[in-house]
Amino acid sequence: MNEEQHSLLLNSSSRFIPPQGVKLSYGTAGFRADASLLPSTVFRVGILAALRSLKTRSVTGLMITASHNQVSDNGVKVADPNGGMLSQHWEPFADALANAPSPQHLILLINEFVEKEGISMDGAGTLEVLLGRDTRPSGDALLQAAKQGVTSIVGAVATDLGILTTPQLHWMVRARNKGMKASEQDYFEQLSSSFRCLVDLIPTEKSKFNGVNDKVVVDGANGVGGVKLKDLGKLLNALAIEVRNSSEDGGVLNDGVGADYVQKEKVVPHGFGSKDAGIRCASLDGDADRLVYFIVPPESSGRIDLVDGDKILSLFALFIREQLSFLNEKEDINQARLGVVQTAYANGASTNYLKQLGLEVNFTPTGVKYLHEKAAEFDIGIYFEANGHGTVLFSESFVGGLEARTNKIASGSKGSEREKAALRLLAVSKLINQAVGDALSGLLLVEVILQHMGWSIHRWNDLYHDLPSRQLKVKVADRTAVVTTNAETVVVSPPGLQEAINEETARYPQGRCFVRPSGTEDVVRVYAEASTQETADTLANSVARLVDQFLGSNSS
Ligand code: G16
Repeated sequence: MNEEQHSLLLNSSSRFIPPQGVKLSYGTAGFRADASLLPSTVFRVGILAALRSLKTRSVTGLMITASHNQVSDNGVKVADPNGGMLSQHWEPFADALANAPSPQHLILLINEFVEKEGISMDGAGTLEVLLGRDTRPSGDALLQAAKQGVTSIVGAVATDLGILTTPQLHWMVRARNKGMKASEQDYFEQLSSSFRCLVDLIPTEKSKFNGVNDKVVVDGANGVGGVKLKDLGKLLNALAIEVRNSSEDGGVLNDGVGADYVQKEKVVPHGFGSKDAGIRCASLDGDADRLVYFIVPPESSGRIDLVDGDKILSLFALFIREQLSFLNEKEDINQARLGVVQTAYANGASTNYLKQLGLEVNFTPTGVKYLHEKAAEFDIGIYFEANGHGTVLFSESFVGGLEARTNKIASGSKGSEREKAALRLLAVSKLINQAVGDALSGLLLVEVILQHMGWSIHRWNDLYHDLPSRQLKVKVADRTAVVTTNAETVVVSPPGLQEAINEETARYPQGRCFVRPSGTEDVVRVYAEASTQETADTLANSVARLVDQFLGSNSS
């Protein structure tokens, strides 16, 4: 590193000294902590994003969000040039950067890493980092810290895109590097035009049916997603969307609202109640990268029927499988490999259902970075976490085949059933975010598939019946003491804990249970499934007590 670069880094980093006694880790989805602890981390992630841009000679992104966490938390993560998560190979460097005790240590680390990775620090070529943030009050100050981090690398430019959903930022990074138009308006245009295309291709006999043409009512988690959805909704004729808990209503982010609350607690979010019985409701999370649906039953007493990420996956899989079956058997395009990816949180009934459909079901640890990587191995890979985080990935060669086929269709004609299937799949590949799970594009795809199938939310929910389940959090002294293997289904440390969990689980019909350290909150998570709600609750509580015994105290 030359002298100019050295003194630039030294000056700027001495304004961002890390808090003492705090060790941060890149985790499931970037760094997350109480916002007051984060300025130096965000500044350093700015440096990281600029270095990533230097290394790849491409645009990268930096998003300031703590997604589903409480409003006082914040977080930061990097979007790689393909729009996905930061390459896992760089995560240890991210950890080391965040925890370097002084500016001198920081510079030493950067020097070593730059040499190891063969990064040429000449400031030439594309060196732009797109910055976005969610609606958290701490976001603006942290964004300024990120800007200073980015511009501590000679030649790097930080472009502040203001308040965005996390998936919008990822989409824009991908679009920029593909040479596509990449503004927020372009994002809305692409989603709305591909949605319209799918609506136009709905078989006429299915376009009128009970319950589906009603509006969908969406809980915006008091975050960024509600406002963006309202903007998107203005471009859609074939869908009425009512947004509640948008950040304009004055409610607190993720507090008694949002996808995480609805999915974990299975209760009605604020702003919803018995008046909504039977209608189609959906919840976004704080930065709109998760989506779940729910039904308020009549006489609900606060409970909901949850239609979670597993059911969204199942709906997408059914639709895509149907379209693939319409394509000509003799052509390569029909040899497409369709795969689905889930985590251990997937309800056992969903996995059985997908297997019965003849689909290849794969499992990875929690974290979209793992699911995404696995899904990218297929021509069409559908991944979803039960919490509603997921998308559908199309390989470039498969999309190329669809384009070649659809280009041949005479303009004005919708063509044969086969050609319509190709048009639909192509539209899905444009509608659904190819960079990362996206609640807004996911919602539009769910809505248009329900219209296509002629299904109400009840019909969709009846695809299969979830096994009763329960999730708990256990606060322990050191959650990193829990080490797991086998897609997080088996604890290898502390010794003896897995055996104790096995013994407990064996006492419950259809019992299944696992524990894992959260990568976004300071807790150990417990998931239990069993044949009745009562036994699922009992199993979860018993295993939470075991975690207490082995690791510490305070379950909640
Ligand atoms: C993030 C990740 C998800 C993960 C969730 C919970 O979601 O992107 O893949 O499921 O955290 O992770 P953990 O159980 O490790 O705390 P979000 O919506 O908070 O960004």
